[in-house]
Amino acid sequence: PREIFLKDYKLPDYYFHTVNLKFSLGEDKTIICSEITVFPREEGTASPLVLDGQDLKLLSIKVNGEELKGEDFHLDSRHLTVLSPPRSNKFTLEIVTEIYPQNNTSLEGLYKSSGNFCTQCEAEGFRKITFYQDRPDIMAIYTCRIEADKTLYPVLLSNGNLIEKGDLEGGRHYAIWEDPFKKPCYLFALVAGQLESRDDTFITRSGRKVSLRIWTPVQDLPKTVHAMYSLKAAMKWDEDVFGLEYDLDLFNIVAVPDFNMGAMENKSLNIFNSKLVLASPETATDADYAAILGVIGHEYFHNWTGNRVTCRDWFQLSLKEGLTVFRDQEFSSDMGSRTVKRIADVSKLRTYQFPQDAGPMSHPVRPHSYIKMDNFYTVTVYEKGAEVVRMYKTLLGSHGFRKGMDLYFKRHDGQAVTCEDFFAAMCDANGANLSNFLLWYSQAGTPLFKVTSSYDAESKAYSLKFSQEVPPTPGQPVKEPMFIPVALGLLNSKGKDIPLSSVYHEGMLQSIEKNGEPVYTTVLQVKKKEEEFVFSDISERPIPSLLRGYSAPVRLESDLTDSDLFFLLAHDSDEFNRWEAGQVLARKLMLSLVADYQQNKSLVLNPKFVHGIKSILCDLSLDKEFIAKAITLPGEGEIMDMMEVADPDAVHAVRSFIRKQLASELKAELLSTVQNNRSSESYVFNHPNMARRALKNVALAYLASLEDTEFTELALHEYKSATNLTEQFAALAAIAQNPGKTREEVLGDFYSKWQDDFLVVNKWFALQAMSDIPGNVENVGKLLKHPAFDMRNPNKVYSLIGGFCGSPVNFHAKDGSGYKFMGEIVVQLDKINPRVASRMVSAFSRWRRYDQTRQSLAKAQLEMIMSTNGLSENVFEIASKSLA
Ligand code: B3K
Ligand code: ZN
Repeated sequence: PREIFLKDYKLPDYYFHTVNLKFSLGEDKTIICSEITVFPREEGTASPLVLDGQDLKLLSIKVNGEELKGEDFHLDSRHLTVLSPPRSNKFTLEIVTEIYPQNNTSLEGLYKSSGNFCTQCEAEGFRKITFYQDRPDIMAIYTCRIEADKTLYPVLLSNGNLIEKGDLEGGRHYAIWEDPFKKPCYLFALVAGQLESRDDTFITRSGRKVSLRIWTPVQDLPKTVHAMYSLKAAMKWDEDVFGLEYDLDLFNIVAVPDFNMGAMENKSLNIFNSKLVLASPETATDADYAAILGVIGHEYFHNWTGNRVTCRDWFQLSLKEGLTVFRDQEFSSDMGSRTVKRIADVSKLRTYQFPQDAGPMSHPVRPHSYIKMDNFYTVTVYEKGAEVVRMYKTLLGSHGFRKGMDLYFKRHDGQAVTCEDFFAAMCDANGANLSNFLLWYSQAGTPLFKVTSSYDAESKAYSLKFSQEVPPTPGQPVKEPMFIPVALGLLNSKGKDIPLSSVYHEGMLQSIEKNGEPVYTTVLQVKKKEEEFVFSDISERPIPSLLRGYSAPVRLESDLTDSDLFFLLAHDSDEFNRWEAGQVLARKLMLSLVADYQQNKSLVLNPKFVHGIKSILCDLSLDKEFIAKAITLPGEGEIMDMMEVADPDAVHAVRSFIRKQLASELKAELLSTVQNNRSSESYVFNHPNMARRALKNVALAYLASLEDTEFTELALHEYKSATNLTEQFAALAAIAQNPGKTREEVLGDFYSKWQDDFLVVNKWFALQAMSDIPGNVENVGKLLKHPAFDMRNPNKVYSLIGGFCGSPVNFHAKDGSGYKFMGEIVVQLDKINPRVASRMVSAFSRWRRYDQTRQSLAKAQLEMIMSTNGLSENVFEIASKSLA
């Protein structure tokens, strides 16, 4: 397989102006006629025109109306090359291809899902529909005519506006769509099928009346209320916060059950995985409702950040994804609780992105190379990319950030651009010099950021010394220091923020006041390997609250003592940092208990920690979801990441020990938490209600971990009396922690209740797959044969097989059973859907983190995968890089 490099980017020799597509959809084949007006970048060029194409049957090719003969073009399995196109300033190209969507299990290009036709073109799926220059810097105006059987496919949709429709002979009909905005082919979409819509309207602030339609099979329509609410909220929010309005009269969303990812932002025709559209209180949890809000927002926001301004090439993916994730994070924050959303986002970064950045797939936010672009839709490009955008805002302030965004759109509307263009807009709009900030795009690895402090009572000077180290990553052995914005405050001994007015830095006194007033949080700019800042006029030794709101995606190591951390946990005015202080304490505690466990010492829980958790749990002034997050221990992966050699058994034992210990010491408090937070009314999706349910559910899980009949009964009671899935499923999960008869009965009951709702059944699969019950691999093996399971449906694979990797004790079982299971599945899956298979093979990528026995078992599976005939590029890239 061929590796593609950012440094090799070349402007295309030809551009496309208009693209006229005609689809004739059929049961055994689909015919596509494409008519393109082509113009050369430089007039008179003699270059051949190279088109991408994969799995296509070429029926004919014409240039300026004349059929090309065999010697005029070259065709191989990946390209169609027109050897000597006319040397005129414009010509037309007509290509007819035949494809077989009904056999397309890769779910890229045109395929069938539950009997309906749909498309997925990003990143490189359009080449599975017709021959084209499949790259995002080719932007054209599209019209699309769709023709199909009228009974089987009554609804025919594509991008833009419907300009004509009508009936044809033989029970067929057609529709013609025209998209007035030029776009890259990855934003093309087509849907044909039996669908009904929930309709609504939105009036933009300039008075445009937009029809909103959410399409699903008729029986699912009642479950689209929340999606419609989310869409309207997103449209309003983008106007209010960024001044961005929708630009067409129609916005369609289609929900399909077979989809590789979450959703796709095709111009005016978003296609969604059903699980991110359909929700009712009985069939979706609070987490699902929140995810729907966020993803509907995300795809809608792409209309400006991604569609109106798109990427020059796929290396720039974070230009649209990092920015759009940042926008959806802000949207969700404004719709709910900012602190809780920030905690969730930072946890996600730590749980998934930090390990990626420390492993063989580590890559910069803007990768330097790829074999298969689909492998780079990663937490690094998305989540770390969003942190990079957040840092601009932290450095430039809200107003400055908005000025930068305005300039970005003013300069680049209708263009395909790069991360430097975004950077330049931010700097130019603010007259800012962000020196080495661009390194965030080019250097991989999570910086290790150390802070030491000292206080001199005599001179009332408080010093903070920072040092940073970016670890080596594949292909990048030596790193430059990064530009790290450090938002910080200083607390006095009463726990109040000290007013800050000036700081010495590199021999200069800098004022940090705003409008002549002291500030309580300031942002220091750390740019060197080592740097010192000294605050003057500090009358007592302060306790620093560092990286407030998590102002940079780094690993922070400070010299704060446990008592400083307990103090911050109790007093910090920055709520995010209160949570963070608790997490740092918990991580330290867990690591030291892991060491005890490994030395066969008996485990004892520090009473101060129990006390700290208790005061949070009982503090009625705190937000309930904040409490839920603050009393939840860091995940097992996070702790394993901090160890020299990851030991899943020890970490699991310790985490379970602490959970049980806390549950037994705080039994009474946890019980009243459950009792006082039951639902008294019907389900409402808003922050206070979600927060209440979250807290109740965490408390119930703690209690059930005790394996005490009283609490099993309690969980059973909650399960039976629940009126929404959030509580019902949490009760089921609480019960399912412990093996035994009750577990089996309740799991059985749940399945029989929900067997007709595949989204709920997926949760049931995932819950069992993720279980830490010893030897669970056998159970997961059985579930693979369950009638409700289907290897061709990505959601089912992610639930059952992806879910299994969520239990480190079982996936990393010392007998190698987990590895063997996954290895075999990857090989099977790769033949059906390479993109899904490559996501699964990633579970192996950090095999070197474990002990010798596990290493050789995991390595053997990777080698077995590599030796498989006909391996896809997707899996090849991940498996080979993991072994390298
Ligand atoms: N842009 C799509 C992701 C497409 C992934 C293709 N392999 C969804 C999103 O990020 O909004
Ligand atoms: Zn996106």
